[in-house]
Amino acid sequence: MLHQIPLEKTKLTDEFWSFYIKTIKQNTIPYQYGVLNNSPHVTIENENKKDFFENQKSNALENFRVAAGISSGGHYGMIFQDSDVYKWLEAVAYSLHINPDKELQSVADSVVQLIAAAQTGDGYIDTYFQVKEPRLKYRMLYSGHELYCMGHLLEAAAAYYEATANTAALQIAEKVIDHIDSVFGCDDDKIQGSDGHPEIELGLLKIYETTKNPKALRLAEFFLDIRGKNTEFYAEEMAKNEKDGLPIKMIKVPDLKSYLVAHTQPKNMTEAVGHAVRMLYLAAAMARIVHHNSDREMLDACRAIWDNVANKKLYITGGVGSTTDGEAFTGDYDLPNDIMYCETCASIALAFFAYDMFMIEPKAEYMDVIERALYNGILSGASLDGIHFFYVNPLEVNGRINDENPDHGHVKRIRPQWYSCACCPPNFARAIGSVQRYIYTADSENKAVYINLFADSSVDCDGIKLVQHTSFPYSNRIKLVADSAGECTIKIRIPYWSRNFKISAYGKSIPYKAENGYAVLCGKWNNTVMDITFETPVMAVKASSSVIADANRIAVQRGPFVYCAEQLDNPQPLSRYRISAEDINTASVSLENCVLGKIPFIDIKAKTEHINSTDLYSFDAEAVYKNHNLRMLPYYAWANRGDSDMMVWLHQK
Ligand code: FUB
Ligand code: ZN
Repeated sequence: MLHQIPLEKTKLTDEFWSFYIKTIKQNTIPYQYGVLNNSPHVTIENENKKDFFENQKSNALENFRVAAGISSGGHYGMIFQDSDVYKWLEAVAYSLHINPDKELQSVADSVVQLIAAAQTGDGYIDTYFQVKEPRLKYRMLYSGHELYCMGHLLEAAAAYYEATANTAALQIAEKVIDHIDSVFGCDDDKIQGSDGHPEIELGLLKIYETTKNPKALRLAEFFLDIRGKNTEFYAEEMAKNEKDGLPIKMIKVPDLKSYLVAHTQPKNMTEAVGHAVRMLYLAAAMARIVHHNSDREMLDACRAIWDNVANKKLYITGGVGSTTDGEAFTGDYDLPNDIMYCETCASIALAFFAYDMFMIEPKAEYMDVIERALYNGILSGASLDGIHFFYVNPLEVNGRINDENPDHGHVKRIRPQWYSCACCPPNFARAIGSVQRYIYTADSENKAVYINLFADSSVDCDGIKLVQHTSFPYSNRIKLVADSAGECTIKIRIPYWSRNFKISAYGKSIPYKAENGYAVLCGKWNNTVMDITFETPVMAVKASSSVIADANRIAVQRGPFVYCAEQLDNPQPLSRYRISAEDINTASVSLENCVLGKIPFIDIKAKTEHINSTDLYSFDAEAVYKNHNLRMLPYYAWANRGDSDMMVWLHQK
């Protein structure tokens, strides 16, 4: 069985990712703490122009003070506002794990104390229901998010304990688990249902992995089994509230059962449906539990969902979720570029799911998707300053259409400072803030270490020491130094985007066996120095003919980076550019230091097409073609220089 290497055992010295780890510590974490504490200098936007949510302030920490009786007042914000605090705390935990910091720890400790103060004697904690709607506690699992919030609390507690050895958060978590156990379960006097938004399952599993509390595993198994067993569960809850004269409080969704991913039991699921984050947090928990109970049916369901997402519902950027209606998956190959959803949280959830699949069956295909999401669709979720955030990540924007067509109301071109529904910003901080977890994985039973991502870094685990000296992604060479106490295996991922991948030592090529996308090297390593080299040509990407939105379009990728064109770099409207695979193959790459940091720009000899007519439609208008250079930059860096149109899939010549 594979196991995760504790964060502190991987030292990340890499230029590309260290920039983010540092930015998250120096900018994102303090900034987000300010926002959660109602910093007056923040403008909060709704996710969609059509929404009218409360957005004067976050109030997330104040909600806890009110619940604890320290402040007076009401609850403000979304029903799941508590989860913003928990995700922030988890991000802090990872940061402390990597870079201990007394000052930050004392701020975080005070937040943990505040959460403890808000928790009721029976272990319940949810400031919305404590302060605003006590009569609806656990009566609206379809939209109440109580267990969703508690799940995030459990994840934060596990991370916080691992980082600081401080048990205060873990104690809160243990009380939560006892409380949940007293309320939910198969007994007739307990609630036989789960939260409309999966997340508690992941939280319970992380606590189980930290404390080995069997109750946590049992409850996770219960929630993963009960979901979708009675497909009318949520409709019955609503009917009961209505009958009892209580408010329903549920948004309109296309189909309740699939939106809540409760259309069938998880073990019977065969594809990704419904709300994308719900679906993928659930899938991640399904895969994670297989790690503990080897449930065959569940594994088959995970594989089916994976296959469906990875091969039919995944954007080239690692985005998922094709519609704003229910923030959801749609049908196979429906991947519109400009009205898509691609919520940052959904790409993060996908990376979690892929990681949990990798831990069961270590195949490169999972790491390929993690890498696709990390370097593209997740990173685009924040600006380079770490304090502005995208909720949805478009693959194409046109300013005028965006402003004038209400169907594009959710698509922004400038990252806001915060959102009324602020799930994505702290999720970004916790996901990217722990990016080093993906670089190496250990398989202690087989004395093996996997090198999944290339980054200047080192790892020391189970008697194996590996050091990667590299300036990847700015170069294609890794000097790998390996040292081990005895025989062991090193497995090096062969990236699908690389060409001419070679491993050599002291000038001689090392033959390797390729297994599941990894180069496998067995031996005894005595400060052995190896060279890993490969080429990263600029590549033209075509989508399957089934993807109607990308018909006659072409995308550009180099290494892990998917590229896009911004209007700012190009004089003609982007829709007029025409490129071919041959143009892409002869493109030039120039590494420039600019306001975006170090950027490998790509210049392509393109043509522009202009229809020489002022008529809306004409029979004999002439198409005028001109030679133009098309400049492209990595997708993650877009929207950092002001308002600009942008396109990932360009029109083909
Ligand atoms: O419902 C909680 C979070 O808010 C979801 O995960 C996001 O999609 C957003 O709707
Ligand atoms: Zn989100």
